[in-house]
Amino acid sequence: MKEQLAKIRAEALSAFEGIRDAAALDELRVRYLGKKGELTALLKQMGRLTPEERPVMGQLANDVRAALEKALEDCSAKLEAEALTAKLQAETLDVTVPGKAVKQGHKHPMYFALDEIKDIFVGMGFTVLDGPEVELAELNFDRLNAEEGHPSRDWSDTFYFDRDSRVMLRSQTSPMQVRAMDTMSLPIRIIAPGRVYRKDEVDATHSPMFHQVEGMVIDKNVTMADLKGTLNLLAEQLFGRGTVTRFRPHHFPFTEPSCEMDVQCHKCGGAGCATCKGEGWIELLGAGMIHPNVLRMAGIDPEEWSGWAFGMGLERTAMRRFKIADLRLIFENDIRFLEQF
Ligand code: 2NL
Repeated sequence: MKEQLAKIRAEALSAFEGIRDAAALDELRVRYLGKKGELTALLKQMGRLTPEERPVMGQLANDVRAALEKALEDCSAKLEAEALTAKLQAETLDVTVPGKAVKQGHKHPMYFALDEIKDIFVGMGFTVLDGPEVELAELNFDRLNAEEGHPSRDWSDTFYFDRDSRVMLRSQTSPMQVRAMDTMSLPIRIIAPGRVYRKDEVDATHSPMFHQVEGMVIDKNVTMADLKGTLNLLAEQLFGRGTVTRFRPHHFPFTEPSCEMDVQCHKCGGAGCATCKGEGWIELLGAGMIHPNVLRMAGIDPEEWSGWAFGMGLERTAMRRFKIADLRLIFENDIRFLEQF
């Protein structure tokens, strides 16, 4: 038995020497140290020994087991260390390799135009408002003096959420101005830029979603002269000093009197060319003196206060500013288009 123990010890130790991976090592552990292993099998034969031999063999067997366990542990530690080294080598990072350049974007051309317009008005003491795109028809139409049956209220023109036409996607940013009249103390100087929605088919000049800037002033003794003076200043700052404008009479339900403002074509100086489609003038915005009904519905006394308001399309302004021929280019987000600005 003594020889058998020595043989197991020698065999096992030399077997551990040649082990290269954890699975093979575990196989050896089972073979020599497992419940059905060679050592266990040998110990089961201890009963055949004499009482004198038994403790000696027992001691010897324990020594062998300890030696094998130690060899197993060492071998396992060695394999782990080797694996770690291999992993570290495989994952070596070359920190000197140049990084991939992150492509930096820039402001959308329409927002260049909006930011210019904001700056101009903020410079004149206006506050910029933001508000919901899902609106009450009450604020979008009723409070703006658009009587029942007004064509813009039609289902074919407006996106409604409900059968009784109470909730809708705003068709203009005026409801924010109505909210301002309801909540801000007078005098008021505000602009309200944002997305608006109308049921239009997409073409070179129409989109069911577009952007608007509206603005209003309410104060004492505000007249059409203030409207013209302020909007002329806007035109000069947008299109350059000495820009010539004209005001044509128009009709909006929410203003009285109402007008549209044109700027003289900067390209041809009014003679007529491709840019202004032979007109000599380019329409910029609609405006007017706030209708007394609109003031009254907001609880503002039109005998004491007066005001003017305007609304302009942002896409059209940006298209003019950057000579963009097709409205769809503004929304398509084609990088080849956007990179040009
Ligand atoms: C246009 C014309 C306009 C207004 C918008 C307005 C708002 C309130 C009261 C009175 Cl709360 N008026 N907004 C006034 C005149 C014209 O827009 O052609 N927009 C693209």
